[in-house]
Amino acid sequence: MNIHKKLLSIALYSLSSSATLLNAEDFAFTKNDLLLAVRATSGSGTTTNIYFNLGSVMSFRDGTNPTNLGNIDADLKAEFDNNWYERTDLRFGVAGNRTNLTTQVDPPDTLIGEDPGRVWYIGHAAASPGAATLRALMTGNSLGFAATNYGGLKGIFEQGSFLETTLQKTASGAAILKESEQPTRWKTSWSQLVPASDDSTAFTQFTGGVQATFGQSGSQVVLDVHRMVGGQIGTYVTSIVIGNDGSIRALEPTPTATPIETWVATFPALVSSPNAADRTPAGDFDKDGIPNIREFAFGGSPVSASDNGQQQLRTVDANGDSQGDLTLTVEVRSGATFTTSGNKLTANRDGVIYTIEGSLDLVTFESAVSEVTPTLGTGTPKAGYVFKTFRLNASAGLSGRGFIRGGAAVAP
Ligand SMILES: [Ca+2]
Ligand SMILES: [Ca+2]
Ligand SMILES: [Ca+2]
Repeated sequence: MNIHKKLLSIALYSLSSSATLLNAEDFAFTKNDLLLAVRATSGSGTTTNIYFNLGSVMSFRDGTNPTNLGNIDADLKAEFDNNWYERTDLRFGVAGNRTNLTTQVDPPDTLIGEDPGRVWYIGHAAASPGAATLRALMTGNSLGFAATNYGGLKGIFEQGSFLETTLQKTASGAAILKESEQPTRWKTSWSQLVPASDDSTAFTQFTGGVQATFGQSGSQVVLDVHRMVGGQIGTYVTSIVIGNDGSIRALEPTPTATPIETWVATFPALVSSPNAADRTPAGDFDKDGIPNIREFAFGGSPVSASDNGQQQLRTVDANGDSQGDLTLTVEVRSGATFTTSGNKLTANRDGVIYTIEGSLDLVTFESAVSEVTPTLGTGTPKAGYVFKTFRLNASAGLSGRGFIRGGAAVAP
Protein backbone atom coordinates (compact mmCIF):
# COMPACT_ATOMS: atom_id res chain seq x y z
CA MET A 1 0.00 0.00 0.00
CA ASN A 2 2.78 2.37 0.85
CA ILE A 3 4.55 1.44 -2.34
CA HIS A 4 1.42 2.17 -4.38
CA LYS A 5 1.07 5.58 -2.81
CA LYS A 6 4.65 6.39 -3.54
CA LEU A 7 4.36 5.30 -7.18
CA LEU A 8 1.23 7.36 -7.62
CA SER A 9 2.88 10.50 -6.28
CA ILE A 10 5.88 10.03 -8.56
CA ALA A 11 3.57 9.65 -11.55
CA LEU A 12 1.68 12.82 -10.63
CA TYR A 13 4.90 14.73 -10.13
CA SER A 14 6.32 13.84 -13.52
CA LEU A 15 3.02 14.66 -15.21
CA SER A 16 2.79 18.15 -13.71
CA SER A 17 6.46 18.76 -14.28
CA SER A 18 6.28 18.00 -18.01
CA ALA A 19 3.12 20.11 -18.37
CA THR A 20 4.88 23.08 -16.76
CA LEU A 21 7.79 22.64 -19.11
CA LEU A 22 5.54 22.74 -22.19
CA ASN A 23 3.67 25.84 -21.03
CA ALA A 24 6.91 27.66 -20.34
CA GLU A 25 8.17 27.18 -23.86
CA ASP A 26 5.14 27.35 -26.18
CA PHE A 27 4.59 30.71 -27.82
CA ALA A 28 1.02 31.65 -26.94
CA PHE A 29 -1.11 33.90 -29.13
CA THR A 30 -4.89 34.29 -28.83
CA LYS A 31 -7.46 35.78 -31.20
CA ASN A 32 -7.61 39.06 -29.22
CA ASP A 33 -3.84 39.67 -29.15
CA LEU A 34 -1.87 42.29 -31.04
CA LEU A 35 0.94 40.80 -33.11
CA LEU A 36 4.35 42.36 -33.76
CA ALA A 37 6.37 40.93 -36.64
CA VAL A 38 9.92 41.72 -37.81
CA ARG A 39 11.12 40.75 -41.29
CA ALA A 40 14.01 41.47 -43.66
CA THR A 41 13.24 42.47 -47.26
CA SER A 42 16.75 41.68 -48.51
CA GLY A 43 20.13 40.62 -47.14
CA SER A 44 20.40 38.11 -44.31
CA GLY A 45 17.28 36.76 -42.66
CA THR A 46 14.79 37.09 -45.55
CA THR A 47 13.33 33.68 -44.70
CA THR A 48 13.03 34.43 -40.97
CA ASN A 49 10.35 36.26 -38.96
CA ILE A 50 10.48 37.33 -35.33
CA TYR A 51 7.04 37.44 -33.71
CA PHE A 52 6.14 39.05 -30.39
CA ASN A 53 2.81 39.08 -28.59
CA LEU A 54 2.15 42.70 -27.56
CA GLY A 55 -0.91 41.80 -25.48
CA SER A 56 -4.67 42.22 -25.76
CA VAL A 57 -5.93 44.68 -28.39
CA MET A 58 -8.59 45.73 -25.86
CA SER A 59 -5.91 46.90 -23.42
CA PHE A 60 -4.47 49.22 -26.10
CA ARG A 61 -7.95 50.34 -27.16
CA ASP A 62 -8.87 51.10 -23.54
CA GLY A 63 -5.49 52.59 -22.57
CA THR A 64 -4.83 49.99 -19.86
CA ASN A 65 -1.75 48.54 -21.58
CA PRO A 66 1.71 48.75 -20.00
CA THR A 67 4.28 51.11 -21.57
CA ASN A 68 7.19 48.68 -21.54
CA LEU A 69 6.23 45.62 -23.55
CA GLY A 70 9.52 43.73 -23.80
CA ASN A 71 12.98 43.67 -25.35
CA ILE A 72 13.95 41.61 -28.41
CA ASP A 73 17.51 42.89 -28.87
CA ALA A 74 19.00 39.40 -28.46
CA ASP A 75 16.56 37.92 -31.02
CA LEU A 76 17.21 40.76 -33.49
CA LYS A 77 20.98 40.34 -33.16
CA ALA A 78 20.74 36.55 -33.56
CA GLU A 79 18.47 36.64 -36.63
CA PHE A 80 19.30 39.94 -38.36
CA ASP A 81 22.93 40.61 -37.29
CA ASN A 82 24.40 42.91 -34.64
CA ASN A 83 23.80 45.95 -36.88
CA TRP A 84 20.05 45.25 -37.16
CA TYR A 85 19.09 48.79 -36.14
CA GLU A 86 21.08 50.29 -39.06
CA ARG A 87 19.50 47.99 -41.67
CA THR A 88 17.23 49.86 -44.10
CA ASP A 89 15.97 46.49 -45.38
CA LEU A 90 14.61 45.52 -41.95
CA ARG A 91 10.95 46.27 -41.25
CA PHE A 92 8.41 45.63 -38.51
CA GLY A 93 4.64 45.69 -38.50
CA VAL A 94 1.70 45.26 -36.15
CA ALA A 95 -1.68 43.61 -36.73
CA GLY A 96 -4.67 42.48 -34.72
CA ASN A 97 -8.08 41.08 -35.63
CA ARG A 98 -10.32 38.70 -33.69
CA THR A 99 -12.30 37.17 -36.55
CA ASN A 100 -13.18 37.54 -40.20
CA LEU A 101 -16.81 36.75 -39.37
CA THR A 102 -19.56 39.30 -38.93
CA THR A 103 -21.07 40.06 -35.54
CA GLN A 104 -24.19 38.15 -36.56
CA VAL A 105 -22.19 34.97 -37.13
CA ASP A 106 -19.56 35.40 -34.40
CA PRO A 107 -20.81 37.87 -31.78
CA PRO A 108 -18.18 39.45 -29.50
CA ASP A 109 -17.92 38.42 -25.87
CA THR A 110 -18.98 41.75 -24.41
CA LEU A 111 -18.17 40.57 -20.88
CA ILE A 112 -14.47 40.82 -21.71
CA GLY A 113 -14.91 43.79 -24.05
CA GLU A 114 -14.23 42.03 -27.32
CA ASP A 115 -14.53 44.06 -30.52
CA PRO A 116 -17.17 43.24 -33.12
CA GLY A 117 -16.09 40.94 -35.95
CA ARG A 118 -13.89 42.47 -38.67
CA VAL A 119 -12.60 45.30 -36.46
CA TRP A 120 -8.89 45.68 -37.19
CA TYR A 121 -5.81 47.06 -35.48
CA ILE A 122 -3.13 47.81 -38.06
CA GLY A 123 0.21 49.63 -38.19
CA HIS A 124 1.17 52.72 -40.16
CA ALA A 125 4.73 54.14 -40.18
CA ALA A 126 5.04 57.46 -38.32
CA ALA A 127 7.81 60.03 -37.84
CA SER A 128 6.75 60.39 -34.19
CA PRO A 129 3.95 58.90 -32.07
CA GLY A 130 0.58 59.92 -33.52
CA ALA A 131 2.06 61.60 -36.62
CA ALA A 132 0.83 59.12 -39.24
CA THR A 133 -2.15 60.11 -41.38
CA LEU A 134 -5.26 58.25 -40.24
CA ARG A 135 -6.25 55.46 -42.59
CA ALA A 136 -8.99 56.19 -45.08
CA LEU A 137 -12.37 54.53 -44.77
CA MET A 138 -12.55 50.84 -45.70
CA THR A 139 -15.68 48.78 -46.12
CA GLY A 140 -16.60 46.01 -43.71
CA ASN A 141 -16.21 43.54 -46.58
CA SER A 142 -12.64 44.71 -47.27
CA LEU A 143 -11.78 44.34 -43.58
CA GLY A 144 -13.39 40.89 -43.68
CA PHE A 145 -11.29 39.81 -46.67
CA ALA A 146 -8.15 41.09 -44.91
CA ALA A 147 -9.17 39.20 -41.78
CA THR A 148 -9.56 35.96 -43.71
CA ASN A 149 -6.05 36.44 -45.10
CA TYR A 150 -4.69 37.27 -41.63
CA GLY A 151 -6.39 34.15 -40.28
CA GLY A 152 -3.69 32.11 -42.02
CA LEU A 153 -1.02 33.99 -40.10
CA LYS A 154 -2.84 33.54 -36.77
CA GLY A 155 -3.03 29.83 -37.58
CA ILE A 156 0.71 29.35 -37.41
CA PHE A 157 0.57 29.99 -33.64
CA GLU A 158 -1.94 27.20 -33.07
CA GLN A 159 -0.85 23.91 -31.64
CA GLY A 160 -1.54 20.65 -33.44
CA SER A 161 -2.52 22.20 -36.80
CA PHE A 162 0.79 21.29 -38.38
CA LEU A 163 3.04 18.29 -38.38
CA GLU A 164 5.80 20.78 -37.62
CA THR A 165 6.50 21.49 -33.98
CA THR A 166 4.73 24.29 -32.15
CA LEU A 167 6.59 27.62 -32.13
CA GLN A 168 8.61 28.03 -28.96
CA LYS A 169 9.40 31.09 -26.90
CA THR A 170 12.89 32.56 -26.87
CA ALA A 171 14.31 34.01 -23.64
CA SER A 172 12.63 37.33 -24.45
CA GLY A 173 9.26 35.68 -25.06
CA ALA A 174 9.45 36.09 -28.86
CA ALA A 175 8.99 33.34 -31.42
CA ILE A 176 11.28 32.73 -34.38
CA LEU A 177 9.85 31.29 -37.57
CA LYS A 178 12.27 30.03 -40.23
CA GLU A 179 11.24 28.73 -43.62
CA SER A 180 14.02 26.14 -43.47
CA GLU A 181 12.60 24.65 -40.25
CA GLN A 182 8.86 25.16 -40.74
CA PRO A 183 8.13 25.39 -44.49
CA THR A 184 4.38 24.81 -44.04
CA ARG A 185 3.96 27.56 -41.46
CA TRP A 186 6.13 29.86 -43.57
CA LYS A 187 3.52 29.74 -46.36
CA THR A 188 1.23 31.98 -44.31
CA SER A 189 3.96 33.91 -42.48
CA TRP A 190 4.06 37.72 -42.17
CA SER A 191 6.65 37.84 -44.97
CA GLN A 192 4.28 35.99 -47.28
CA LEU A 193 1.08 37.95 -46.48
CA VAL A 194 2.61 41.43 -46.14
CA PRO A 195 4.58 42.64 -49.18
CA ALA A 196 8.03 44.10 -48.69
CA SER A 197 7.00 47.33 -50.39
CA ASP A 198 4.32 49.75 -49.21
CA ASP A 199 3.20 50.05 -52.84
CA SER A 200 1.43 46.69 -52.63
CA THR A 201 -1.54 45.81 -50.44
CA ALA A 202 -0.99 44.05 -47.13
CA PHE A 203 -3.34 41.18 -46.22
CA THR A 204 -4.74 41.76 -49.75
CA GLN A 205 -6.54 44.97 -48.64
CA PHE A 206 -4.47 47.54 -46.70
CA THR A 207 -2.86 50.20 -48.91
CA GLY A 208 -0.14 52.67 -47.94
CA GLY A 209 1.94 50.22 -45.91
CA VAL A 210 1.54 48.62 -42.50
CA GLN A 211 5.25 48.46 -41.60
CA ALA A 212 7.93 50.82 -40.31
CA THR A 213 11.54 50.66 -41.50
CA PHE A 214 14.74 50.56 -39.48
CA GLY A 215 17.95 52.25 -40.60
CA GLN A 216 16.64 55.73 -39.87
CA SER A 217 18.26 58.53 -37.89
CA GLY A 218 17.25 58.78 -34.25
CA SER A 219 17.15 56.22 -31.47
CA GLN A 220 13.71 54.74 -32.11
CA VAL A 221 11.40 53.71 -34.95
CA VAL A 222 7.68 54.45 -34.61
CA LEU A 223 4.64 52.62 -35.94
CA ASP A 224 1.23 54.14 -35.21
CA VAL A 225 -1.61 51.66 -34.67
CA HIS A 226 -4.98 52.56 -36.16
CA ARG A 227 -8.29 50.90 -35.33
CA MET A 228 -10.44 50.20 -38.37
CA VAL A 229 -14.20 49.72 -38.24
CA GLY A 230 -16.04 49.05 -41.50
CA GLY A 231 -17.30 52.23 -43.17
CA GLN A 232 -15.34 54.57 -40.91
CA ILE A 233 -12.05 56.47 -41.04
CA GLY A 234 -9.36 54.88 -38.88
CA THR A 235 -8.84 56.08 -35.32
CA TYR A 236 -5.53 56.37 -33.48
CA VAL A 237 -4.98 53.76 -30.75
CA THR A 238 -1.31 53.80 -29.74
CA SER A 239 2.20 53.79 -31.17
CA ILE A 240 4.48 50.77 -31.00
CA VAL A 241 8.07 51.96 -30.78
CA ILE A 242 11.24 49.84 -31.12
CA GLY A 243 14.35 51.50 -29.72
CA ASN A 244 17.94 50.97 -30.86
CA ASP A 245 18.37 48.93 -27.65
CA GLY A 246 15.72 46.45 -28.84
CA SER A 247 13.11 47.68 -26.37
CA ILE A 248 9.46 47.57 -27.40
CA ARG A 249 7.27 50.29 -25.93
CA ALA A 250 3.75 51.65 -26.39
CA LEU A 251 3.87 55.44 -26.56
CA GLU A 252 1.28 58.17 -26.97
CA PRO A 253 1.80 61.56 -28.68
CA THR A 254 3.46 64.19 -26.51
CA PRO A 255 0.75 66.73 -25.71
CA THR A 256 1.60 70.15 -27.13
CA ALA A 257 1.83 72.90 -24.53
CA THR A 258 -1.09 75.33 -24.40
CA PRO A 259 -0.32 79.06 -24.78
CA ILE A 260 -0.80 79.63 -21.05
CA GLU A 261 1.54 76.72 -20.23
CA THR A 262 4.14 78.20 -22.58
CA TRP A 263 3.68 81.57 -20.86
CA VAL A 264 3.97 80.06 -17.36
CA ALA A 265 7.26 78.43 -18.41
CA THR A 266 8.79 81.89 -19.02
CA PHE A 267 8.59 82.73 -15.28
CA PRO A 268 11.37 80.89 -13.38
CA ALA A 269 9.70 81.55 -10.03
CA LEU A 270 6.59 79.70 -11.19
CA VAL A 271 8.57 76.85 -12.77
CA SER A 272 10.61 76.26 -9.61
CA SER A 273 7.72 76.69 -7.19
CA PRO A 274 7.19 73.58 -5.06
CA ASN A 275 3.46 74.35 -5.16
CA ALA A 276 2.12 72.94 -8.45
CA ALA A 277 -1.05 75.06 -8.09
CA ASP A 278 1.10 78.17 -8.71
CA ARG A 279 1.39 77.04 -12.34
CA THR A 280 -2.33 76.48 -12.93
CA PRO A 281 -4.78 79.00 -14.45
CA ALA A 282 -6.34 79.52 -11.01
CA GLY A 283 -2.97 80.01 -9.28
CA ASP A 284 -2.03 83.34 -7.71
CA PHE A 285 1.69 83.14 -6.90
CA ASP A 286 2.11 86.92 -6.42
CA LYS A 287 -0.95 87.02 -4.15
CA ASP A 288 -2.46 90.11 -5.79
CA GLY A 289 -5.87 88.49 -6.05
CA ILE A 290 -5.49 88.14 -9.83
CA PRO A 291 -5.43 84.50 -10.98
CA ASN A 292 -2.88 83.46 -13.60
CA ILE A 293 -5.51 83.13 -16.35
CA ARG A 294 -6.37 86.81 -15.88
CA GLU A 295 -2.73 87.91 -15.65
CA PHE A 296 -2.13 86.00 -18.90
CA ALA A 297 -5.25 87.34 -20.63
CA PHE A 298 -4.71 91.02 -19.76
CA GLY A 299 -0.92 91.38 -19.90
CA GLY A 300 -0.19 91.12 -16.18
CA SER A 301 2.77 89.50 -14.47
CA PRO A 302 2.07 86.40 -12.37
CA VAL A 303 5.15 87.13 -10.25
CA SER A 304 4.55 90.82 -9.50
CA ALA A 305 1.66 92.07 -7.39
CA SER A 306 2.19 95.58 -8.81
CA ASP A 307 1.91 94.45 -12.45
CA ASN A 308 -1.57 93.38 -13.46
CA GLY A 309 -1.52 94.72 -17.01
CA GLN A 310 -2.54 98.18 -18.15
CA GLN A 311 -6.14 99.29 -17.66
CA GLN A 312 -6.79 102.81 -18.89
CA LEU A 313 -10.14 104.41 -18.03
CA ARG A 314 -10.89 107.50 -20.08
CA THR A 315 -13.94 109.72 -20.56
CA VAL A 316 -13.88 111.14 -24.08
CA ASP A 317 -16.21 111.16 -27.06
CA ALA A 318 -15.41 107.79 -28.56
CA ASN A 319 -18.14 107.59 -31.22
CA GLY A 320 -18.20 111.05 -32.82
CA ASP A 321 -21.51 112.27 -31.41
CA SER A 322 -19.86 115.08 -29.40
CA GLN A 323 -20.99 113.44 -26.17
CA GLY A 324 -18.44 112.03 -23.75
CA ASP A 325 -18.25 108.25 -23.23
CA LEU A 326 -16.87 106.00 -20.57
CA THR A 327 -14.10 103.91 -22.17
CA LEU A 328 -11.85 101.15 -20.92
CA THR A 329 -8.60 100.23 -22.67
CA VAL A 330 -6.94 96.93 -21.78
CA GLU A 331 -4.11 94.76 -23.06
CA VAL A 332 -5.31 91.53 -24.63
CA ARG A 333 -3.52 88.71 -26.48
CA SER A 334 -2.55 89.67 -30.02
CA GLY A 335 -5.09 88.36 -32.48
CA ALA A 336 -8.05 88.49 -30.09
CA THR A 337 -11.12 89.47 -32.13
CA PHE A 338 -14.21 90.62 -30.24
CA THR A 339 -17.71 89.88 -31.44
CA THR A 340 -21.11 90.81 -30.01
CA SER A 341 -22.83 88.27 -27.79
CA GLY A 342 -26.06 89.77 -26.53
CA ASN A 343 -25.08 92.96 -24.72
CA LYS A 344 -21.53 91.72 -24.21
CA LEU A 345 -18.44 91.36 -26.34
CA THR A 346 -16.51 88.11 -26.36
CA ALA A 347 -13.32 86.79 -27.90
CA ASN A 348 -11.60 83.39 -27.90
CA ARG A 349 -7.83 83.53 -28.24
CA ASP A 350 -4.87 81.46 -26.99
CA GLY A 351 -7.10 79.35 -24.78
CA VAL A 352 -8.79 82.36 -23.18
CA ILE A 353 -12.48 83.27 -23.43
CA TYR A 354 -12.66 87.05 -22.98
CA THR A 355 -15.87 88.75 -21.88
CA ILE A 356 -16.34 92.53 -21.86
CA GLU A 357 -19.52 93.71 -20.11
CA GLY A 358 -21.07 96.93 -18.86
CA SER A 359 -23.20 97.91 -15.89
CA LEU A 360 -24.99 100.98 -14.61
CA ASP A 361 -25.31 99.79 -11.01
CA LEU A 362 -22.51 97.25 -10.43
CA VAL A 363 -25.24 94.68 -9.76
CA THR A 364 -26.25 93.49 -13.19
CA PHE A 365 -23.78 93.59 -16.05
CA GLU A 366 -26.21 93.72 -18.95
CA SER A 367 -25.60 97.24 -20.23
CA ALA A 368 -24.42 97.13 -23.84
CA VAL A 369 -20.78 97.75 -24.74
CA SER A 370 -19.03 98.37 -28.08
CA GLU A 371 -15.46 98.19 -29.31
CA VAL A 372 -13.83 101.54 -30.12
CA THR A 373 -11.49 101.65 -33.12
CA PRO A 374 -8.87 102.81 -33.40
CA THR A 375 -7.88 102.04 -29.86
CA LEU A 376 -7.41 104.90 -27.39
CA GLY A 377 -4.55 103.20 -25.57
CA THR A 378 -1.48 105.29 -24.76
CA GLY A 379 1.99 103.88 -24.21
CA THR A 380 3.07 100.43 -25.32
CA PRO A 381 1.45 97.05 -24.65
CA LYS A 382 3.62 94.08 -23.64
CA ALA A 383 5.11 91.88 -26.37
CA GLY A 384 2.43 89.54 -27.66
CA TYR A 385 -0.39 91.89 -26.59
CA VAL A 386 -2.38 94.69 -28.22
CA PHE A 387 -4.54 97.48 -26.79
CA LYS A 388 -8.30 97.18 -27.17
CA THR A 389 -10.73 99.95 -26.21
CA PHE A 390 -14.36 99.43 -25.22
CA ARG A 391 -17.18 101.91 -24.66
CA LEU A 392 -20.24 101.72 -22.40
CA ASN A 393 -23.01 102.60 -24.87
CA ALA A 394 -25.33 104.02 -22.19
CA SER A 395 -22.68 106.38 -20.90
CA ALA A 396 -23.25 108.97 -23.65
CA GLY A 397 -23.14 112.39 -21.98
CA LEU A 398 -21.92 110.72 -18.79
CA SER A 399 -25.11 111.33 -16.82
CA GLY A 400 -25.03 108.96 -13.88
CA ARG A 401 -22.68 106.10 -13.07
CA GLY A 402 -21.30 103.47 -15.40
CA PHE A 403 -18.90 100.56 -15.25
CA ILE A 404 -17.05 98.32 -17.72
CA ARG A 405 -15.24 95.16 -16.80
CA GLY A 406 -13.24 92.52 -18.61
CA GLY A 407 -13.32 88.84 -17.71
CA ALA A 408 -11.12 85.90 -18.70
CA ALA A 409 -11.88 82.20 -18.44
CA VAL A 410 -10.09 79.10 -19.65
CA ALA A 411 -11.50 78.04 -23.01
CA PRO A 412 -13.08 74.58 -22.85
CA1 LIG B 1 -1.67 87.12 -9.53
CA1 LIG C 1 0.28 90.31 -10.93
CA1 LIG D 1 -19.96 109.88 -27.61
